Amino acid sequence: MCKLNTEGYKLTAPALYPLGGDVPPPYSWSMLPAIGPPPGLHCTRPQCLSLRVVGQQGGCSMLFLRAEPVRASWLKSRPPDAPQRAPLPGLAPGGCPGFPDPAEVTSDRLLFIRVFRTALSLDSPLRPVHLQRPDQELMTRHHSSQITEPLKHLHHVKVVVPLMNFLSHLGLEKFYPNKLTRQSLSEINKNSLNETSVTSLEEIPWCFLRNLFKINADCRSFTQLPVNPEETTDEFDFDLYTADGSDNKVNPLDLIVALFLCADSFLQQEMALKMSMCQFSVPLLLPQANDNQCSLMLWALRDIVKEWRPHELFESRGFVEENIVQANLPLYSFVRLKNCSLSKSELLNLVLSRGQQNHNIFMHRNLEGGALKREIANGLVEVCWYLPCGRENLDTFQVPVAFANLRGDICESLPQFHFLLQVSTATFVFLDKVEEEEQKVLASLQDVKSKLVLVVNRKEGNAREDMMSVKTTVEKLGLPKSNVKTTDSRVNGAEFSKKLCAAIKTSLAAVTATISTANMLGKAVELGLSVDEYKSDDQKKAAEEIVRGIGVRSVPDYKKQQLPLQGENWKRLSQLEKKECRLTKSSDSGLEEQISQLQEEKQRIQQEQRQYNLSRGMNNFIDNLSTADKVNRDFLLKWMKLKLDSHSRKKLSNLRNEFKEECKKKDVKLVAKLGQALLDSSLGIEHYMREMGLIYEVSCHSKMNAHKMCHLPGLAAEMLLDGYPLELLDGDASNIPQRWVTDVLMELHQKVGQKSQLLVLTVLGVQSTGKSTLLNTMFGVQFPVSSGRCTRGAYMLFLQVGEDLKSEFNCDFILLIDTEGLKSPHLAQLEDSYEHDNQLATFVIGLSDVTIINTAMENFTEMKDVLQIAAHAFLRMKLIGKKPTCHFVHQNVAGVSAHSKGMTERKHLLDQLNEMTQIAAEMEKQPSIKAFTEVLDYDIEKNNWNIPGLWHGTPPMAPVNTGYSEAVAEFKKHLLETMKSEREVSDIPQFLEWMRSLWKAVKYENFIFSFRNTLVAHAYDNLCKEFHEWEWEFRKEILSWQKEAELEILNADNESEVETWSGVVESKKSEGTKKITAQQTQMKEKLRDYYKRKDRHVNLIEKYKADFVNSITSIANEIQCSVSTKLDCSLELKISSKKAQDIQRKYRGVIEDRVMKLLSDCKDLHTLSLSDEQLTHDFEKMWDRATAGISGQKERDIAGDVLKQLRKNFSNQNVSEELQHIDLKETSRSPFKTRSEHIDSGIETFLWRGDLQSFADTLIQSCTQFVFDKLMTGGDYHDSFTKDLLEKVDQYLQQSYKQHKTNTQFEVDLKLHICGIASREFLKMHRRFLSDINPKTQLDEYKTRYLSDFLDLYKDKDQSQKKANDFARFCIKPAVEDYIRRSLGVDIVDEILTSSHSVEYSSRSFFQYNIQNELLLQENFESFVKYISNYEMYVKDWIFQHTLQQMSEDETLCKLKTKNLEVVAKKILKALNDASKGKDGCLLPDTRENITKLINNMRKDLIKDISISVEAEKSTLFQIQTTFHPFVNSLKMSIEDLKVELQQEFSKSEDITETLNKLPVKPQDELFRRVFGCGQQCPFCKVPCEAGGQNHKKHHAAVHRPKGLGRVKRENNSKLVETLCTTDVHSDHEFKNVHTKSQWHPYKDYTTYYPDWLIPPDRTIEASDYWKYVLVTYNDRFAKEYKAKPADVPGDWRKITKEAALKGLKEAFNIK
Ligand SMILES: Nc1nc2c(ncn2[C@@H]2O[C@H](COP(=O)(O)OP(=O)(O)OP(=O)(O)O)[C@@H](O)[C@H]2O)c(=O)[nH]1
Ligand SMILES: [Mg+2]
Ligand SMILES: [Zn+2]
Ligand SMILES: [Zn+2]
Repeated sequence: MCKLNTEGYKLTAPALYPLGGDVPPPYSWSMLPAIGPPPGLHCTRPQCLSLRVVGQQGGCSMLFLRAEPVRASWLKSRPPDAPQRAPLPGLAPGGCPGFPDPAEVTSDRLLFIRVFRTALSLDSPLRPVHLQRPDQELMTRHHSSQITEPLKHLHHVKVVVPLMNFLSHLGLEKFYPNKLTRQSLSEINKNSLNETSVTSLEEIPWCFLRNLFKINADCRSFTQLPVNPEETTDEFDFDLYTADGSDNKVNPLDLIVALFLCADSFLQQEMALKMSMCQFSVPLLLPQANDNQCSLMLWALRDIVKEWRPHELFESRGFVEENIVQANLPLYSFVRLKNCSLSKSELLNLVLSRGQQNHNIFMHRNLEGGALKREIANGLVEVCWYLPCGRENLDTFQVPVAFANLRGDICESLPQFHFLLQVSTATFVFLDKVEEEEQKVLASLQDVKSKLVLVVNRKEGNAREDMMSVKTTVEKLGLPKSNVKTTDSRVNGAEFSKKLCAAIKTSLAAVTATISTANMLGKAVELGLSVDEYKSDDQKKAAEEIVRGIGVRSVPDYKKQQLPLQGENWKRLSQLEKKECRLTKSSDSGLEEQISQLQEEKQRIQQEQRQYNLSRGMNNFIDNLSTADKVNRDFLLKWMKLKLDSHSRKKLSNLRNEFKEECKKKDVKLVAKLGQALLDSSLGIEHYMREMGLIYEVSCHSKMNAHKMCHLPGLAAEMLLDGYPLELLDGDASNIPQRWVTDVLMELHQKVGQKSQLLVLTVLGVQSTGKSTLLNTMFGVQFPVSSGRCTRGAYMLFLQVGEDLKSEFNCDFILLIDTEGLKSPHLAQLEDSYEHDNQLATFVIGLSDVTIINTAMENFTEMKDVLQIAAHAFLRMKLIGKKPTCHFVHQNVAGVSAHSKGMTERKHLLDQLNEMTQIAAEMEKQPSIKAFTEVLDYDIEKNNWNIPGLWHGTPPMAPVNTGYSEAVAEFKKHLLETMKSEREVSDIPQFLEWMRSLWKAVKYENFIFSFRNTLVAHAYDNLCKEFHEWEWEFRKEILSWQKEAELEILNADNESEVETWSGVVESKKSEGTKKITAQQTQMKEKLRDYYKRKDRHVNLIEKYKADFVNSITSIANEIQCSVSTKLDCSLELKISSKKAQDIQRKYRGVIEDRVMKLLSDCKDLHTLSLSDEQLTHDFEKMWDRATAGISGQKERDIAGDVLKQLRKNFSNQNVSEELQHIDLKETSRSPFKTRSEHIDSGIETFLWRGDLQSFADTLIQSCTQFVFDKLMTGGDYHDSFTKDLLEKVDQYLQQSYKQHKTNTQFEVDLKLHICGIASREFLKMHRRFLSDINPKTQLDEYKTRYLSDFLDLYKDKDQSQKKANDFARFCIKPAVEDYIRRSLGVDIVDEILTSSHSVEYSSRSFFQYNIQNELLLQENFESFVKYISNYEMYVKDWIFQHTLQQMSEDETLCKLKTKNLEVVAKKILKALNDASKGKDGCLLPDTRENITKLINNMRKDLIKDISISVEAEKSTLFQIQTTFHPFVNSLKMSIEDLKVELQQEFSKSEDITETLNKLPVKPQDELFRRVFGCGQQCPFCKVPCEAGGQNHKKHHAAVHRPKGLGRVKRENNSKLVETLCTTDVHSDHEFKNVHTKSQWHPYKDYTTYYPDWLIPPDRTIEASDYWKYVLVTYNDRFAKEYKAKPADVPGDWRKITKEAALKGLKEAFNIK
């Protein structure tokens, strides 16, 4: 036998229990899942016993086991080289010092000792162990001699078998002691969702707790497993344990004791609180694991607050509210002797619930599970309180009374008994008879005998003997007769309880001294009981110290001194911010000046706040909070709460009382006063926390303190994670400490590894309708609850979602928001209160995914008011694209009976809602919305919940109604179920973004117009980007198709008639239409798919969907038009080039005849060969004569044609007379001047003069540019040019009608002017074209070739190489160049869009950002003027310059050209190869004719790609002598040469500008189209619209400018106007212009005149810094430029730096 050495180990904790096989029957391996049977050991009964010590140094436990031979042999059979592996899983190899290594011990009486880690965390405080003999019973009952041996060595360890046994039975042992926390229960997981009945013992505690947390007063009956007779018991697990048939049953009392033993201090409190709400008795003395030990549960009961109305307050309707442990109450104790057959608990219940429905306050033997043998609950003392409601007929006792009940026999729990005797007013001892032992106990009570009452149950049988024993005792003690109550079977419980009541009442009348539970502490210590509260003494002291700081001061004074930041200044700041959003006309100064002043005051206050030094109270609070660990922090906060509450309870409860009364009386003024007093006098943790937030907020501005305070958000985030609520909206000041909330939540976001998807749930409703109670019941949380005003502002609380549900819910947290009650209608008259409520509701509804509207049906007017507010808020959400779910909870409606009746009521509710919606819709200027269901998905069946009243009976003695708890549970289940459906969830950063923008929007009165949110902006931007890409795909597809179609038309058979060509054009057009339609459908599909995406916040941009759909249609129409025009142009080009060709052919024929004649002449006349000079001379002479008479085409009357188009343009207006005698050649010689005839009369000149002129100038400039662009492309004039030009003018004019109210005269004059310019330019174009195609010039080009042909022919030279070369040079090369020209445009766009510069063009707003950024960096005033006055030109130039730059970088253009060259060369060579072969695939015969055939075949093959000029071919191949084969071979070589030559040409530096200008598809135009948008400008400041798509309903821009920049000046002094339209629209100011017919009109209602503009206020003050800076910088120069006086700019604008301006720009465009 090896020696057991325990010296090295301090066995400190009390739990050691045996487990294993045969000996102690109840234990089995499976009870210790962490260990299990040894591996390889299949024996179900390992002959061993193991003992485990829980609580060992270093987190180790010890396992003792004795192995029988079986195990020894297993050990021996271990392979010798096997590592020193632990024989049991979890055993550390090698053993521990002082313990024998198992390998060394090989006897058959083997003893293993191993130290290993268990899954338990052993962080509970360890107490020194009593040196005690081991539990004898255990040894004798369970053990063979072998085991006694080791246990002897462990004789100083206390073995607590029954407790651990019981706990492990319930699966609770790992929580012992005090390891079960509240948090583990508040998590939302599968268990908390599925309310299936329990199936195993392990589930019982959880089921009980969950139901208790739902305040289900039935929870005690969930402690039994359903009976299942069929169940065959697992012999291993149950065979031995089923002996007494109670293996799967639990006595609820045992369960409660077990849970209290396992719960940590906070859970204990919570359990006690909920139990007392259920009107259960709660533990006062809890038996501890080691026998005869018990502790006073003072801490656990600390949280219970009770209200009652003593009879003296009946008249005044007042009530007493008190922390029950601090109330001095008479206490009556009930104990029993072992033999008592009467149920004292049952009797007590009768006493306590007289006048009420019978309620089982105490558990008793006739309740489910109550009769089971108690394992651990003996020695428990429970307490409950009788509280009067103030009504004589209901109240059993007129004063509050406490009752204590000791479980089990007195003799087993003497300490408890003695304690009770000491603290009770009277102790009732229940007994049948008195046994010898008991005699002694009772006899020793001489000194307290007056407090002793014997309750004797006289039993039949040996009644005499029993009564004698009682008599002896009574006599020994000398008890008066009145102190003995007897009953027998003839008296029933009710009657006897009456008797008892009477006795107590008598006793009450004589009570002199009472003791509060808190004061029992001294007695407990005296008697050697432990007290649970001692754990947190330090925190208690710290809390007391803080609270002591209040001293004799009144709470309002204290707050002013110690919590100053949340005082006046903070409220003032909030007011200032609101003022900023609602500027009034009243002040003398300008608007921007007003803002500046407000800003200044804000800064002053902030400055003042920065001076602030940490007050003592706060310093103390923060210090204590920051240094404590989690548990101590919890204690500190709890202590503070308790202390603060009790400090102000009396005052507050009186105030609340009064408040409630006055509310009923409807004296508004008094109510307001009381409300304020309530606010001022309340002081809780939340005030300290609020101050902490404000300290942080302030410290951010002052560098000095910042580092000291930077840990605060982390601290608060931890607290949030621990389940504390955090103030989101300060209800007192109506303000949000944004930086604080942001930083705290961001800390939290980081702490959880950025996994912070949220689901937000809010409750809203009238004051004191049980909103907080509802949330608490639903989620087991602890929002403050009280009768009378309670919650202020809005608080948030984070609930963890369990791992098992995260994916299902698609979120990590449920965020609960509890809100301040809305005021009832008569209170709403209070100043600002309606507004306050409205703001609150909009704000929280805006934040939440699910909103619970809590109503109490009794009061319909109140409800209407809430509905009004809610409907309004929901409507606003709809308008900004957020769609929350909403549930209506009707409190105090009994569920079942109400359902059918409820239907009509629900209908009525819906009617109400519809009505409210209509009103709200009108207020928000959305009259089209008529029904609530248009705003929300609302189902009257599914979204309405009836919840019965909270109390079952009359408070205070009423328990919570089980109906309430069940209805709430049902509601919760459904709610969570619906949350599972697919939603877009946001994480914390997104939540914060919503919070900021919502709050901002709420502050402006006009919610819809003021709502701006970067999430929305991002979502919109993303869609725009995609949309642009789709659009370009669309255009590209059509452009490349069009390129081919054009060539096909050009390549159409020259011999056929014009009609045939028209046919080709028509068929191409219809082909094009089909293609466009297909593309359009495809694009629409893409859009539809996009809106199905889950990752793009598409719900926020739902309202723009129609815009984009319309845009697709208009893009398609536009493309359709342009294709049609282009094809028409091609046809005309075909016709005119045919004409030119015909002429050319005619002369070519003549020339060729002459050449041939000259050739034969020369050959015939001169026998001698002529010299080259001679021949050339002759040729020249012949040529001159032959070409003498050639004349080209006639010039068209371009001016006439343009005029014709102009007349057509005016065809539906009666202006023909004016156009009758016009000669365009003569118009527009002088600059265009606007005149008063251009404007309808009655409008003041100053309103339009300069403005209109600049408009006209811009238009003329842009049209001229358009004409030049056409000119530069080359080719002939086409009527479509004029048509396009006029269309462009029309577009502009539409705007001028709108903006300037111009008339037809203006239009006529302007168009004439522009057409004049155009006609002259187009004439130039036409002339250039004519000269280009002049046959003489063309022929002259061929001259040298004819000459050389002539010479060759004369000399009979072989020409194959030369002809092929010429063919390549003169026919193929131009075609190739043309091909490249046609393709290049699209390629360049593609190149730019995929390059690093692509972002610039990705969306309109980003483009704007870029361009403005660049402007400021360049600091060029002229650029600013051009940008502002002629935005289109500026943008075009910008794009062109950028394109140029990009094309020259890295020889990009050359690369693109080469790429195209490769493509086309490949095509040509392939066509050549194909064409040179016959159908059989063999080379065509080597004849001369086949050359023509070859070329014709190639032409056909390449009909879509290139156009080989016929005339060029004919003249090149003139009199070709060579045959097919050599020609083909030479041609191939020539084409290769051509490629090389072209490549060289490309790489030589060249004029990129010209290349770009000549492209038929101009990249700059395509890019321009992308970023330019609709071209509309803000009616006030002229900033261009940035909305995506072509056809949007609303124009908008990210930043607006001071109006002066858009040429607006003041009427009286011509000063430029400095205000921003974004400021004006939320002010009281007015405007007048041509639209208002010179009448003043409020800016707020600008939509009356400009319904298609959306001008929200700036998201931040900084957003418009850019333009403010520009105005300040160039004020004088702008004034000069605009012929006005400089603007008066507010002083602080001058402080804006260039950097700030650039930063503001970034902010405005959401650039990170
Ligand atoms: N009779 C009755 N009382 C209730 C019911 N629900 C809650 N209460 C009690 O009403 C009081 C107010 O409950 P709270 O949950 O604080 O109400 P609240 O709506 O959050 O109040 P405020 O936050 O002040 O607006 C508490 O004393 C509750 O116990 C109910 O259905 N019937
Ligand atoms: Mg509340
Ligand atoms: Zn504007
Ligand atoms: Zn627009």
